Formats: sequence, structure tokens, C-alpha cells
Amino acid sequence: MVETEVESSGGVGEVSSETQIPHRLERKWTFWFDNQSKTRQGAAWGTSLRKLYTFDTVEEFWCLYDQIFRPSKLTANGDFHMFKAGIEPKWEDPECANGGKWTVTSSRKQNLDAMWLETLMALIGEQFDDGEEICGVVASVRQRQDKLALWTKTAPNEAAQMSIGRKWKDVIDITDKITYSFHDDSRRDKSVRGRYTV
Ligand code: MGP
Repeated sequence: MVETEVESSGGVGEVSSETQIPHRLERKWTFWFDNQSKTRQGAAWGTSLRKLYTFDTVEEFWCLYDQIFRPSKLTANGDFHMFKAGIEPKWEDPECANGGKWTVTSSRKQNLDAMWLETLMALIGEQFDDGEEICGVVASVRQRQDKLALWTKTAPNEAAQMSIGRKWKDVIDITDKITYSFHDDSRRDKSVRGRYTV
């Protein structure tokens, strides 16, 4: 796994004709990686979290997704994140501090890959009405059950979270209930249940 951060220069090769002009996204996004099983015993959470690539074109996205960022390539306890550039995938980040997350579990790797890809495309394609509320998405491979979590900024804004939750279920094509938990609750007590359900 590459562990150095690469800032995109915005171009994909030399642009010589109109057909080769990269398709610029609405904003920059960053891929992150974590593997908590590699964290030293007793080390603080986040020690193994790495910022990997920042991109802002469709072409870079497909290249990164194809070659690296598929959850089925992760070993147990690995996480991939795609967050808006400038936001760290941590409760401590000022944009996340007052936020929370919708979570979907998956028992099959193929299923996780498909839901992850649909979510990434919806995010970079700005498909959410409350897109400004979104921080990013995390895919986690765990021994028990894989999961996907969509992080948002303002947990108490129930209307915005419900709209995002409904839209996300459409995007990943699931009908099961999903729940939204506040980071504040998770910080205090890992066993606290979600506050909203959709
Ligand atoms: P988690 O996000 O609840 O689930 O984090 P995870 O990592 O899937 O858990 P697992 O048991 O299935 O592996 C679990 C724990 O990691 C939390 O209880 C915290 O101790 C720590 N942790 C997770 N996050 C996202 C953060 C964070 O953003 N900041 C800090 N300080 N600790 C975190």
C-alpha cells in the first residue's frame, strides 16, 4: 500500500485536443486508508490513518478506484475513506465534530464493493440535495461484518439527515432500515444506539 500523500496536479497526461480534456468534478476529494490491526498495542486511535490521494477529475477517480480503492482488496480491520478534501475522517475534525453517520452493514464482500462504488459515484456526481452536509464515506472490513458509513456534519439537523439517509438507500438500492448515530454519543459510549432510523 502506498503511504505517501499525492496531491493531484489536476491533469491526466498532456491535453492536446478537446476530447482529452479531463472532466473536472465540482470539488476535490481525498482517499484515505487505515489498518487498525497494524496499530501498535496501546497507540492512540488514528495512528495508522493515512491520507493517500486527492483528486478532482473523473479520470483520476476511475484510475484510483480501479487500481486501489475497492474494499474487496482490504484485509480484515482495513478501512478506505473518501472525504471532501480538507476534512479529516475523524470525530476531532471541526467539520465532523458536531456530526454523525448513517451505517449500512454487509455480509458479502461483493455487495460492499457495489454499495461503495454507487456511493462514491453519487458523491462525486453531487447527487445529494443536502450535499453540503456530507463529509464523506468509510468502508470497513471487519471479521464479524463489513460496513459502510456515510458521515455528515450537523447531527441535530434531523430533516437534513433523514433526506440524506433516504437518498443513500436509493443510491445503494437497499430496503432494510438503517440508523444514524451521533459522534458525540459514540465518543461517550460505544454501545449507544442510533438516534434516527429510515
Ligand atoms: P467505530 O467507528 O465505532 O467502529 O470505532 P469500528 O472501528 O468499526 O469498531 P470495531 O470495534 O468494529 O473495530 C471504534 C472505536 O475506535 C471507538 O470506540 C473509538 O475508541 C475509536 N474511534 C473511532 N473513530 C471513528 C474515532 C475518531 O474519529 N476519533 C477517535 N478519537 N477515536 C475514534
